[in-house]
Amino acid sequence: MPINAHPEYLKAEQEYHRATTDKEKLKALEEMLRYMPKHKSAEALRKNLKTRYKKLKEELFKKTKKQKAKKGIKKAEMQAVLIGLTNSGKSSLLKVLTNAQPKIASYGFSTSEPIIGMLHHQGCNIQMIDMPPIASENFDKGIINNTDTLLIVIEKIDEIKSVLEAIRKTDAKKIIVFNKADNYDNETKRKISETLKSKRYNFVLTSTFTQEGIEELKEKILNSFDIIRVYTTHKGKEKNKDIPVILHPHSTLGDVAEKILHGYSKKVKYAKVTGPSSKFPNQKVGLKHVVKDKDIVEFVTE
Ligand SMILES: Nc1nc2c(ncn2[C@@H]2O[C@H](COP(=O)(O)OP(=O)(O)O)[C@@H](O)[C@H]2O)c(=O)[nH]1
Ligand SMILES: [Mg+2]
Repeated sequence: MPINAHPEYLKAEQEYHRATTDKEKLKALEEMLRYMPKHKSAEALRKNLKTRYKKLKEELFKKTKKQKAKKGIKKAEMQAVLIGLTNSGKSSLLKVLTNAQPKIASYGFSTSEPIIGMLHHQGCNIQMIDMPPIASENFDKGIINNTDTLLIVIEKIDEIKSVLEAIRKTDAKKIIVFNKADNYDNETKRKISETLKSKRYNFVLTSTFTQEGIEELKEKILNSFDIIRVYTTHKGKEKNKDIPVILHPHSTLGDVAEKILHGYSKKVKYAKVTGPSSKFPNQKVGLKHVVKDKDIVEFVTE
């Protein structure tokens, strides 16, 4: 301990030794540095304190960064990500498609981190992510590589190429969203459509100003998922009628039961099915029966 140490220094030093977290230690070190003796004989100590302080600060920074990265976005069953160059209208689209309130600006790079919204369409909940522009450091390749569907939002056809180059690794379905269609007359729009069609893109022309193409886009998003919807009813109750169970194609009634009844699916004796997979309304079938999109199912537990 240096001679003539300031009482505040001694107090901070005590706090440092008592500290249980890195944050507390850092704070104590800061105080120690502030009140430490200025004379020459204390130079070695000052150096030592500064090194300790720097090291601790770096460690803390690394830890918080890791925690932030871990927080991430939990992928929903159906997920679509809006990508494209800056200013193409991604945030505006998120706003018209979902309940989210992203920042919209006429200057570039206004979206600095992924923003999530929920698109409710035909009883399905689709997680939508507004991704910062490709050129931004916050563009999250992990999400792009694991998502189901990419909405490539463009203002001009030649933007498609540069976007596709940035996302080469993903197997996601791709929908080209030619936005700001309100800028063009019908003849120009027809030509744009012809060009996109000739390149065999799955595309839609949209405008967030006039709502043109928005419903068509919702349909395309929903159809991009390789899923089927099954509606379940329970004796007398119809509470699940509008919220389908989402399943992979070729799923069985057993899969449906497991999804809504979890461990209790073994109690199901049979089910009554009405819809594309049944030969007639209320057909009695077992749990091995393969369901189809838009089937209505009533489980019977005895
Ligand atoms: N004319 C026109 N402008 C649009 C449309 N959608 C968005 N914009 C404008 O384009 C600019 C960028 O929009 P924004 O959603 O922030 O783009 P982002 O950078 O891709 O997220 C804003 O000035 C919007 O008002 C559209 O459908 N038509
Ligand atoms: Mg944006």
